[in-house]
This record gives sequence, C-alpha cells and structure tokens, in this order.
Amino acid sequence: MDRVTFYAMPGSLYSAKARSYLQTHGIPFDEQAPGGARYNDVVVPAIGRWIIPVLETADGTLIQDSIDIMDFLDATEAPERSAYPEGSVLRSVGHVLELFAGERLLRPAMHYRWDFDEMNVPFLTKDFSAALAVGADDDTRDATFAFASDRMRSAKEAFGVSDELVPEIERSYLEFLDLLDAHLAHAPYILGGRPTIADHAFMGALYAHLARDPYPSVLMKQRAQRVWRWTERMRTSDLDASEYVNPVADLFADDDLPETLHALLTYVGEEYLDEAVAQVAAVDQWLTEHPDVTDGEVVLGKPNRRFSGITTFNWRGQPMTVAVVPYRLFLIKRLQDAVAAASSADQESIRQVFTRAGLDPLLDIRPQRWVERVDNREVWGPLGEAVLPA
Ligand SMILES: N[C@@H](CCC(=O)N[C@@H](CS)C(=O)NCC(=O)O)C(=O)O
Repeated sequence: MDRVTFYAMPGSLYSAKARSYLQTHGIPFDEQAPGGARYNDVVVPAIGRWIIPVLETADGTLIQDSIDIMDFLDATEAPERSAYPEGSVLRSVGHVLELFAGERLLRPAMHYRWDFDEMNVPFLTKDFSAALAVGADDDTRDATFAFASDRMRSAKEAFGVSDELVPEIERSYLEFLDLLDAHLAHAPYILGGRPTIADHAFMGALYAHLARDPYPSVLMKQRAQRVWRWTERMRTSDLDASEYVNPVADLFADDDLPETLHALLTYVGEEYLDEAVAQVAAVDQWLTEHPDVTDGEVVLGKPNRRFSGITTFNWRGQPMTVAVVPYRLFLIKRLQDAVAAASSADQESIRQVFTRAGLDPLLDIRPQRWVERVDNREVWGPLGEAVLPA
C-alpha cells in the first residue's frame, strides 16, 4: 500500500485503535496533528465534523472511523493477515470484544486520565497541547489544554464516572486487568497468534490512556505486565513475543477456546450486557419519540451530535446513569451481521459460547432502526420490528 496520512493524536483513544492496525501491518504512514491547514480546510468540511482519526490515501480519499479505516486497510491484506478471524465463533467473539473494548472501557480510561491530576496533568498538558497547538507559545498551549481538558472532564461524567461509583469502577478495572493478563499467558494476541479486531479495539483505551498516562501506566505495569507488553507488541509489525515458547501464527480454533477467554467473556457479560441492552432500548425509545426520522438520515441531525439522551441501568448493584450513544448500535449490528453470515451449525456454536457468558441477548436484540455508516457519517437504517427484552 502507498504511504498514507493519518490525522490523529498520541493520547486519542480511537486513534490508537486504528494506528495499531497501521503499525502491526507495517503500512507506511505519516501522522499529522489535527489543526493544520489541510485538516481544517479539507478534512473537516469533507467529514462534516472535527474528529480523529482520519485516514487520507495517496489519491486523497478520506476515511473516518477507526473501524472503517481498519476495514479499508484490511481489504488490501492477504486472508492470513486479516484482522477478521476466519472461524465464525472467533469472529463473533472478536466483535463482542470490540464493542466492550471500544465503548465500555471508556469509563476506566476517563477515570484514570482525569481523576489523578497531580500525577497526570503535567504530562497531559504537554501531550495535548503538543498535538492541538503545534508550534504555539506557552500561553496558547496552556489555554488549549484548559479548553480541551474541560470538555473531556464533562465527557467523563457522560460515560458514568461519578464520585460514588469510583471505588467500584476501580475494582472492576482491576478485575479486568487480572483476567486479560491471565489470558495473555496463552498467546501473544487476544485471539491467538496474530492481531485481530479485538486487539485493535482494546488498544484504544488500554494504550492511549491506560498504558500512556502516568498514573494508570504504573498500575498496569505493576498489576498486569503481560497486558503492558501486549501494548508494546501491538505497535510493531515484528513478532515482539520472545516470552512465548514457539508462538504459532494461528488463531484459536472455534471449538477450542481457552478457558481464560471464556472467563473474559463471562466478565464482559456480567459487566456490560445490561448497559448494552439499556443503550439499544434508549435509542429505540428515542426513535419512537421521533417518528419522522427517515432512512439514511444523519443520526441526530448533525454528524457531531454523539448523544441522544441519558439512560440509567443497574451496574454491580447500583444505578448508573450514562449518555446514550447511538454509534454503539452500529457495533452491535456488526456482531449480528457476522453471526447471520455463519452456517447454521456455527450459529449454534456461537450461541453456546455467548449463552455461557450471559451475552446471548446481544444476538437477538434489535431497535426499530439500526445505525449504519455512509459517507463517513452515522445514518439511520431502514425501519423494522424492534426486539427488546421484556
Ligand atoms: N467512532 C469514532 C470515534 C472517534 C472519536 O470519538 N474521536 C475523538 C478523539 S479519541 C474525537 O475526535 N473527539 C472529537 C471531539 O472531542 O470533539 C471512531 O471510532 O473513529
């Protein structure tokens, strides 16, 4: 592939997700900070919003969304290097981990970035302003950081971080780190011998925030050395896996998933199922209240509107209120599409794995309209019959 331009930021979650694809596949790229003339004058008008990451190919094609970037690049790779497992069970597992990693891990990512100012802010001030105010004087850089960090601190609350829930958010993250660390004892990547959509999705929160920001990076190194090493491995096209004895390039077999992967999926079921269902139900409710929506219309009227409202669900025995993010429906639909493409025998095996983890409702749930992506924007899919748990 010809050299591409990657508009991104070192500390940006979704940039890390797409960048790890470029890096593990050895695709040559020039990273550019958002804010330059081409980004402002060409990229933002074409994409319809200020957002990163954006990929620009040598012929000027622009692609937004970490997933669309990955899919675009993956289409040029040989099947044995694809980020999509060939086995239908593993592919579905990859999709559910992608959903959890990209969306649910925002919560510890935001908490560990924005609630430890003494350790984190000296680094974040420089790290953010280096990308958002390239070449500016110190006053401008400080003002840029103040503006960006205020926005992010309020976004933190939208993702469910509140003082009362912080102890549980921390316990939950540590439990997750322990499970992933134990799982990575088997293979250098999450689904076996090569990186897949699950690894790229986990690189978002686990690298950009939790392995880079001062406070959580120490925590990760002390608590989950294998996870930290995996964040290094996910940034190179070499097999940086000397600690594994004869690592094979194969992914796990569909009928032989390691117990540690089942344990991780069970955690995802316990932690995230109710929240995912609440998100789908809340978007469905929004659609009921907005019957004039048409097929292909940009979700919420403008590409930069992310939240359709708030919803409350039960999390670890306590009510948690979060923003509703219609984009998540796009991710759940990806999972269901992957399942629908599988043979009926494979669909049965997928259901067994998901049922064991308590995740099977995700295979059946559907809102009256899904969210799709067209022309770098989220748009409403066609109207259908909603299927929501009682
Ligand atoms: N679904 C998008 C999400 C991208 C996203 O949220 N990017 C953040 C930075 S990590 C952003 O650009 N936010 C815009 C803003 O804060 O205004 C993707 O996967 O690319």
